[in-house]
Amino acid sequence: MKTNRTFTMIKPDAVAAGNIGGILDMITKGGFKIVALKYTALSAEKAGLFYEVHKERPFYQGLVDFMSSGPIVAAILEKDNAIADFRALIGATNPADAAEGTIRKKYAKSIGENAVHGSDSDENADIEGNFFFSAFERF
Ligand code: DAT
Ligand code: MG
Repeated sequence: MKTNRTFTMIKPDAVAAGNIGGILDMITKGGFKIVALKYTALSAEKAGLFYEVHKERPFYQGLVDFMSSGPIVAAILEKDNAIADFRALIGATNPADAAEGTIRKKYAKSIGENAVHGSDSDENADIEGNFFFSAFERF
């Protein structure tokens, strides 16, 4: 099902560095409408569930530790072609490979601490949005 929505998190590194405003500015200037927004944190258990698809990967424990290390900002974003356009706006997973003008190029520290999450499919955007937001918290 195509929804024109994606899900994002501003990760603990970017929140700690004071980059919430800068990242939300790039998101809205990129043409995305914020339809849900929350300042929150993931417990290690919840971070483990969110990233369960990666549980056999060598970086999984480090990812869970990092994602539960401090507050995050979760949001649902709306735009035509939201999934692909947002993946383009955030840039490559490894900031060393991220294109100029992308969020990760500007704000990510490393492949692990890479400032933002972006859903990889309509189906996962829906699952991930539901992980954080009730029906009363989205518009
Ligand atoms: P993306 O966040 O670009 O969708 P992914 O889904 O492959 O990337 O991985 C999820 C997160 O896991 C990623 O944002 C950071 C971390 N990660 C991925 N590959 C990694 C690696 N080789 N070393 C350390 N962390 C990694
Ligand atoms: Mg991914």
